[in-house]
Amino acid sequence: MEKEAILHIPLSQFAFAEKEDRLVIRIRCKKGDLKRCVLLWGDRVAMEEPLPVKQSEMEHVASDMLYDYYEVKITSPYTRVCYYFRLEDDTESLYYYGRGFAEKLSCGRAEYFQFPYIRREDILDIPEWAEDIVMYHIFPDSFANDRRELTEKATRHMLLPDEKSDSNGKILPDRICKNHLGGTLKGICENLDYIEKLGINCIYLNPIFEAASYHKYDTIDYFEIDPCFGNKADLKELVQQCHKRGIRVILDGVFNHCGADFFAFRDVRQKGKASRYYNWFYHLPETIQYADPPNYEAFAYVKEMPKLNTGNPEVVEYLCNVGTYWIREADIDGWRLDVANEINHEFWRVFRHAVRAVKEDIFLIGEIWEEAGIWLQGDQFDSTMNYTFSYLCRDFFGKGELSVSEFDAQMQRMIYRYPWQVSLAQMNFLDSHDIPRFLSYCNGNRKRMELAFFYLFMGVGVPSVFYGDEVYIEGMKELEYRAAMDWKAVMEQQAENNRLQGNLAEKFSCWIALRKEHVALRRGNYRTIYCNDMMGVYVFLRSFGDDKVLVFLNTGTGSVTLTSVEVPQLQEKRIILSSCEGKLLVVL
Ligand code: ARE
Repeated sequence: MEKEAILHIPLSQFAFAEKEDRLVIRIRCKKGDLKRCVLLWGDRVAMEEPLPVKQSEMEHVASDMLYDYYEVKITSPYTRVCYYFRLEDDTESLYYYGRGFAEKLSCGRAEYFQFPYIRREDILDIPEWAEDIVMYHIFPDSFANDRRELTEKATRHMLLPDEKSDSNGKILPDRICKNHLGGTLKGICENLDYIEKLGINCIYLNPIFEAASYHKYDTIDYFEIDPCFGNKADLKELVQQCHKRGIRVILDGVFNHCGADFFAFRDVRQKGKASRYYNWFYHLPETIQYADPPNYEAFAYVKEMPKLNTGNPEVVEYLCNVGTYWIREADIDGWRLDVANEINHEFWRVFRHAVRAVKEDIFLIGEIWEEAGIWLQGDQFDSTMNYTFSYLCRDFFGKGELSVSEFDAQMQRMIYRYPWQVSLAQMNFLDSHDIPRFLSYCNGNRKRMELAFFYLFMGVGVPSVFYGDEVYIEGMKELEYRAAMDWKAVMEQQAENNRLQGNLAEKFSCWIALRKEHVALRRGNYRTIYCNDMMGVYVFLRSFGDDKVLVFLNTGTGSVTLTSVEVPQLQEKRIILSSCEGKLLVVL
């Protein structure tokens, strides 16, 4: 037995509560090493000695490149549980417990693994609705104005400066809000029919508060809507119209930094250390050099984005007020939190507490591009922007750099890095406003792009479509991948003459409808059934209770007729799959 590859970590993604009486226990071992895993568990505080233990067979649920994962869900009558494992390979059977391995277990329960107490407050309480959404991610400047005509005629809105010059009579630069393409909140509102028809039930807007640049990540006023986009009434109307359609609204919270014209930083630029806001910023030097690069902490050394000191209670209070204000003012449903991984954890704990006190099912998504387990313990975020999903799809469907079995192994590794509830709520996407368009990674090959989007809707996690994906927007550079929404293509796609081509927007709405119809696709587990690297065929099973969906992907170049595959999880062991150009979904 390859003991050095065996891993179980208590109170982690290897041992977590789904409900007050249901624990999920996982263990990892070297791929192919073990033949059987049994969980032995009991009441940690039982009076009897020796401890009566129950035995639960663990299922081999997944494999990644190196490891097999075994999992079991136990319904426990005890709130305090201790447990250990019996591991078997071809030659030996060993116990695995808190202190390591043993052929015979002679120690007491104190040396078993412990789940000390299944506290209801510690159970991940991700909003129920989050697992049922399909998100449409809108970059407001690029989506629509009231005439659906976006042109690169940037406009500039002069903000009435609250002071014309500083205390030394130095004229301060006026505060200006710029845009690039001219999209507005009204433009989004007037196109909700289109968004609803796709089957979308949640929109995420990039920043919309008063800010200097076209992207609005350099906030001037957190309590005002940017004049380029409209006003508070427009946001309230948009949210109301969305809610009437069963569409939730998530805004973008930029709290790691502000803009250079944010009132507190203007004051600091005028008064330096004498400013009462000096400590609102992170490690400011004695004298500020507003230069490139700045001599103070900023996002990515961008002088117009000074880093806020979220360790300062005044800043914490101010930003928590921002978080709660827009819930009360506009009834929003969630926050996507910018540069979340550069802000201290305690700030996020306080922020979560504040906003959940106003709306208990608010959905919090941290922008974290890497493994984010420490933020997903239930005390900070419910979800993160899952760039790992995007990278894997890019490398498999787009660039063809991964084989089917490599893609499957990496996807399983991604899924099992978090507790199930967290993986199901991850924001999965192929495109965002920060990366080149997926179709460009496919070198314009629309078939490969379509397969990737089909997988997006069949996979584990919340699918998010970046505006314009459905009309094949391409682009490798920032202003290309944030190009204006192609309403002309939308009209053409909706026209009869394109119906034969089965346009992507229509396919999206079919696939989204399937996802809504099948709880297995939204909340089901994910079992690899068949990988054929030569043919490029990938078959996996999503199941939740009696709802079972077998997904068949033919990523090869030719059409494949797959006569049958073993599906151990199903009674009927062999499933007949008809030949298929690209994808097939068999509802069982
Ligand atoms: C502008 C220019 C860029 C230029 C940049 C730096 O447009 O071409 O490279 O300045 O000088 C916003 C705007 C951007 C703007 C930026 C700075 O949208 O257009 O770029 O402000 O002015 C990292 C961070 C991640 C961040 C990305 C961009 O970790 O949080 O970089 N994403 C958020 C937003 C952005 C926004 C900001 C932050 C600033 O989503 O839209 O940019 O508020 C790896 C790393 C990631 C890294 C990623 C990209 O994958 O793991 O951590 O993300 O690369 O660099």
